[in-house]
Formats: sequence, C-alpha cells, structure tokens
Amino acid sequence: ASYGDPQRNGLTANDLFDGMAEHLFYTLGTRAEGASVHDLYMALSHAVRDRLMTRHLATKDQLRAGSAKVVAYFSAEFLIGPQLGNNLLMLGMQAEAAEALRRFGGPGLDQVLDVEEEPGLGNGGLGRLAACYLESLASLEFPASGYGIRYEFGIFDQAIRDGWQVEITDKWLKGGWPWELVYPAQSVSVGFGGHVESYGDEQGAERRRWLPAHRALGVPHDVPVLGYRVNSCDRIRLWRAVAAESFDVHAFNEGDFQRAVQEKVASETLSKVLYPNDGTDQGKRLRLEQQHFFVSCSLQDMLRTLALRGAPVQSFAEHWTVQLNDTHPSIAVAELMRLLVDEHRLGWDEAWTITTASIAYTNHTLLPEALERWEVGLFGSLLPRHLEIIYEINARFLQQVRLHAPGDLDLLRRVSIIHEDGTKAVRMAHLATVAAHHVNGVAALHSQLVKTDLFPDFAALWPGKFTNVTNGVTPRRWLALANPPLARLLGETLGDDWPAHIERLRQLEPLATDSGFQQRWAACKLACKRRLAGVIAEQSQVLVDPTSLFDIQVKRIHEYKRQHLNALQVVLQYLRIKHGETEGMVPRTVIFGGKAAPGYWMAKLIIRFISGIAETINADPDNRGLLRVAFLADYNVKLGERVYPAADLSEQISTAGLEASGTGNMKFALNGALTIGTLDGANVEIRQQVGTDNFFLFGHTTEQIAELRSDYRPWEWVEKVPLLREALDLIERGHFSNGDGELFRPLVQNIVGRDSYFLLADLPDYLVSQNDASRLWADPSAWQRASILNTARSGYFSSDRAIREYAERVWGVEPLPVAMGC
Ligand code: 26M
Repeated sequence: ASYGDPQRNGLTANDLFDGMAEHLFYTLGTRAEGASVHDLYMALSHAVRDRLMTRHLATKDQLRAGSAKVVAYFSAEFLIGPQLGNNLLMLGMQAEAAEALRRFGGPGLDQVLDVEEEPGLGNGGLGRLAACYLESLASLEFPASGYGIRYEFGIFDQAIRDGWQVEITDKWLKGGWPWELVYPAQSVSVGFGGHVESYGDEQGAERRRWLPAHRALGVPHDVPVLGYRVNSCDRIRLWRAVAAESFDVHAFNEGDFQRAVQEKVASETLSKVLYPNDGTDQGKRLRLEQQHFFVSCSLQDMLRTLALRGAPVQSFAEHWTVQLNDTHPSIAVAELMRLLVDEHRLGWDEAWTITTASIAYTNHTLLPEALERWEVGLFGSLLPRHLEIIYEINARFLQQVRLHAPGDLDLLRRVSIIHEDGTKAVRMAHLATVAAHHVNGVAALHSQLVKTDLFPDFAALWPGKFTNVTNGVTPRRWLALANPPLARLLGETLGDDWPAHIERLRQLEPLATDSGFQQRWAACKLACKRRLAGVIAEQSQVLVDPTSLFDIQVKRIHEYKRQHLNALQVVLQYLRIKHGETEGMVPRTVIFGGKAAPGYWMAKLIIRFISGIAETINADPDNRGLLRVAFLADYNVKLGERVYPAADLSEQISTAGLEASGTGNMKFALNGALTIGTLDGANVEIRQQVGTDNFFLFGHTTEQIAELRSDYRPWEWVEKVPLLREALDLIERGHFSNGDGELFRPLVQNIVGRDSYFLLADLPDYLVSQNDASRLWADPSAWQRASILNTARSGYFSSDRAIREYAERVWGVEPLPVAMGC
C-alpha cells in the first residue's frame, strides 16, 4: 500500500513551508502575499493534516487486514479542544511550524493558533474525559474509534453582560473546520417511530419486525486522533443527520414544496444542537432521538466493518468492545439486540451473550436528577421495537432475580428496568447495568458509593460486575502543550520523551527542596500567571497582580460544586480587610470561570453574585492590593489551557459524596497547584498521592454529611462564623448589587433557609484551611516545595494509566503498534 507523497509526509520546516504554499494556492485558492491569519491557519492545518493521513490510513489498513479487538467509545459528547497545536505536538513539529510561518513573514505561531475555533461538542467533564481517553488510546497504540454526534452548534458561547450570563450560539463551523473527513459513501439509515408486526420467516418461525415511520441518514465525519510520537492514528467518528431523500419527491410533484422541505428540516434537526445541561435530564424527545441516532449509526457501522473483515456476526464481541460513557448511549443494549435478532436472525440467547460480552458502562453521577429515565409512552412511540426488547430483557432479568431471592417482591420493584410507580418509565442506568459485563465509577470513593448507595441491589446480585477506574487526563495537552515554560524545564530535567512516560515526574521529588530548582519552578509559574493576567485584562479590563496568589475555581456552575461557598469566603475576607483584621492575609486574586445551564436559574444567579462581588471589591481602595476577584467569561478547553498552568491554589470544594471524580482537580495538580478541597471524588486520591501536607483539606466527610442531613438547621450555623451575619446582611441589603435589596435575597435564603449543599456546615473549616493556604504562601520556599511535589506525584492521574486499566480489566484489548512504510 502507498502511504502518500514523501514530501507531504516530510517533517522539516522546509517541507511544511512547501505544503502550506501548495494548500494556500490549491486548497484555499489564495496567494501567499496578502494571506490572512485565518488563511495561514487553514494552510498550516491542511499541511499538518496531510501528515496525519498517512498514519491514519496505515492504522486503518492494519486494522482491516487483521482481527484485533477494537475499542468503540460511545459518547454523546467529545470536547476535543483546539486541534492544530496539539497535532503539532504529537508530530513533534512545533518548532518547524513556527519556522515555516516565519518564512511567510506574517503572524507568528501563537497568533495563528489563536484563531482556531474549538468544537464545543460537550458540556464539561464527561465530554472532555472522552477526548482525553481517545488521545491516550492512540498514544498507547490501542486500536479504537470514538463514536458520537457532530452537533452543528455545540455548547453556547458565554458572554457576561451587566454581570449576567448571556448565551450566544456557537457557530464553530462558520470559517470552515479543516480537521474532519467526510465519508458520504459510508452513510447509514436510522428508523424512528412507526410500529412492530409479526411475520413468519422462511422456516415458518414467528418473528417480529419494525416498520419505522421515518428514516434519517447518518453521514460519518471523522476526526483523526494521532498518538504522541507514534504512528497510531485513531479517529472519532461523528454522525451528522441528513434527510433520507433530499426532499419528498411525491409531495414536491404535488406542488407541496413546503411539506417536501419539512421532512428534510426535521431530519437535519437531529444533529443540530448539543443539549447544554450537565446535571439534569428533562426527558426531551429530541434528546432521545439524538441518542438513538448516533448509537444506531455506530452499531451498524461496526457490523459493516465486521463483514469487511470477513468475520461472522457471531464473532462481534471478539472484534469490538463497547464502552458506554454514562447512560446517554445506553439504547445500544436494545439496538444491538434488535440488529442481531431481527436483522441478523440470531436467537435471543445467542444475541444476549454477544451483547453482554461486548458492552460495559461507566457511571458519572449519583445525583438523582441526572439519572436518565424515559416515559414509556414517549419511548414506545419513538422506538416501539426497542421498548418490546427492553420488556423482554426485563422479564428474563426479573426471573433471574426471583430465583436469587424468592418472594422478595420489593427487590423486584427496586431493580426492575421499568419504573412502575406512577408514570411508567425506562430506567436507563438499570438497562445499562443489567447488560454490562462491567460497571465502573470514576474515582475510588464514587465507585464505592455506586455499590453502596446507588445500586446496592445490583451489587448484591453481581458483586464482580462493579469496579473502579479512577479518571485521568492527558499530560500531553494539559502539561506539554498548555504549559510551555514547565514543559521546557521538564524536558531538561527528565528527558525529552517525558510526556510518554509520565511516571518520570517522580524524579522531581529530590529537587523539591533544591533552591535553584525552586526558583526555576517559580519562574515558570510566574510566566503562566502573566499570560493569564493578560487574558483577564483583555477580557474584562480587570488588572491583576501576577505575583499575588492565584486562587482558581473553574468548572460548570452548580450548587453542589459550591462556587457560592467560595464567593462567601471572598466576602468574609473582604470584611476582614474593611475591619482592618488583615493579620495573616496575603495578596490574592480569586478567579472564577464556568457556564451555567441556560435553564438553571440559581446557577445564573451565582454568576451574577460573583460579578457583583468582583465589581464592588475591585473598586474598593481599602483593598490595598490584598484582594481581587475576576470572573473569566466563556470557560472552555482553550481557556483551560491558559488557566491550569497559572494556578497556585485549586478550589475543589463540592459537598462530599456529590462530585463523582472531577478532572480539573487533576489538571491543576499536574501543573503544580495545591488543592484546597473536600474528601470528594478524586480529591481523596489526589491527597493520598501528593501527601496530606501538600493538600488543604476541609469539610465534612460523606458519612458526616449523611448524618447531618437527618436534622440540619443551617441558620444555627450562622453564629459560629465571625462576620458571617454581617456578610449575609450586606449581601441581602444590596452592597454587592448597587443597592438592589432584592437581587441576591433568593441566594441568601437558599443558603440560610435550606442549604441543601451544606455550605454553612463546611464554612468554618473552609476558612481555617484558607488561612493555612495563606500561611504557606507567606513562606515561598515551602510553597514551591509543595508545588513541585504536587506535580511530581500526579503521574497517577494520567489518562494513560486509566486507559491501561480499562484495557486490561474491562476491555481485554492489547496495543497494536502501527508499522508504516515511510
Ligand atoms: C443528560 C440528559 C439530557 C441532557 C444532558 C445530559 C447530561 C449531559 C452531560 C448529563 C450529564 C452530563 O455530564 C455530566 C458530567 O460531566 N459528569 C462529570 O463527569 C466527569 C468525568 O467522569 C466527572 O469527573 C465529574 O465529577 C462528573 O460531574
């Protein structure tokens, strides 16, 4: 096989320059003279893409010819971030790209990288995790495909106007996006609605068949995912929905042009927009349509490649292993059964053996409002055959439970896939758990709670099914790419290939007390803080002091994540300054960032509150540089790359038991931030790894919170904190809202009245911990030591480690290095 034009594969600055010149002319139809920054971005991207194609085709050829088991990572979200800079890093061509651009004499690499639109095809942690995992799969040379949806509009862009969040449509495709390859010939058809009928097959056996009322076409758009300095180039296959026929010819001929176009519009709505909720499930029909659409496309695609390998359908589970990223793709259980039983005519038992051997499920939340359920009426009208299949799975499952626990009717009610009290609904987490060969949580504590709190009955039935795989993040994007000064220092200290061997970070431990190394370490951090200060100044005109302690909380806005606890702490610090009680305080810049779900009113009020305190505090001359507050608008992957490297202190302050893992916490620690946090999610393991002295712990434990819950009177906690009464009064009376005494009353009431997330119970301890942080900051050498140790001991949180665990313990797959003839 050919692996392309040697010149288009060349890795020198010269080759890249030639490639860019050619793409400017032939692909972009423009001349090098007068090329805009965007033209140069497109030309460089195409030239880099050429280098990926060779590797991608080699990877695909090798897979097609062989029989290696391939990972199919099913996720409704992939938050992949900007591609150009990352692909240059993967290829080892950053310097060459900078040099090639210099020869054009125009903008530099940073400027060119900055014009890339990031595809916001995810909400937050879950979507970003999927992107990190595909990157590690490729870097570790595992054959894999991500499967998801190519939303035309991703997560909204956030603007802040008068302190409020404003949502702006994300038009990420507007300038053309060079990182996808479209394969129209591999389109597949997906059915919706209609009815099911019985018929007799050739052998006279009775079978069921689904006659959908509508069909849509899925067109695959592949994003290549190159591994770090290897030839393996996997892909994320994203499906775009188009009308099955370009328009209804019959209606068109009748002269009903409107109706003819309507069908087309309805089909194409399927992949139009990402649902911007990351914590609540509203049971919307279109959402279920999206889920079924991408899952059906993906499974059909997988069956097609099985046939291409010449393998029988019975061998599906030897060729593919499917990971469900939460329950969003859990319809896969019923769809795979339907494809095997109805379309491929397998017997039920054989089909069930294949389905359960191939599917595993990751749970990402315990919050009841986030657990997906679909009303049976809605479900049956959209997917009548799937509902039948789910009833059959449930009947057989409940029979198994009856044998296990004779007479326990309440157990049957609790574990049933169909929720039967009130409006009947399909419980997707139960469907996924019944079918999956493994169910995993995403941090040690979370996986424990999955067994004890969420699915105790299932855990008793199948103790071996439940496991933990603590999340991880890729050190390539989140350290090597995002933190150039530190990457350079690590290269000098650990050798250039450290990003492929992250366990080498341990070798930094002996340097933690070396004052020369501490100074270099501090210089890297300062450079990153200056860069972030520049972003803040540009965005919001707020000037921050890069030598102050950068105290950062970035994540989706949610009450359980308690951004308002942090904000309350800031107000208390401000009052201490106003009262002249500045003993032990150090100059701090408190930075917030994150989007609120558009329908989540309290989350939006929290943003307004942070804006309010920022405005008041930043304008108060009494501060004398001790306190600044900034809200970073439009937090996304690209901004994250500026934020994590610049942090001194990482706020991970969720109510214990509610944050499944967190992954931002890992990105901060990897970049040498110290964590102030509760014993929640992966914080527990971060503290274990980095050492309890290098982590500011506070708050009630999961068990203590459970105990508090039974008899909690938040108002009784108010008096335990000096200045808190005064702070709450100031907030209510409008001190942070230009005298508006109504605006923040619901927020104060929420805290003092119900306090569902136990802010007041954790506040006293939080303040003590914040003081500890200030005290350590006042001793720069001690702080640098702790910072170095945080990085040195964070290798465990690499997605390489997580992927190796999935590969070995869940998927049963092995690396398959890609040989390339060039
Ligand atoms: C559900 C229904 C309808 C519309 C949207 C949703 C939905 C979308 C995303 C619900 C939840 C979604 O994401 C949840 C999420 O991001 N969970 C986070 O997953 C991370 C990776 O495991 C963890 O680190 C976080 O703790 C967890 O909150």
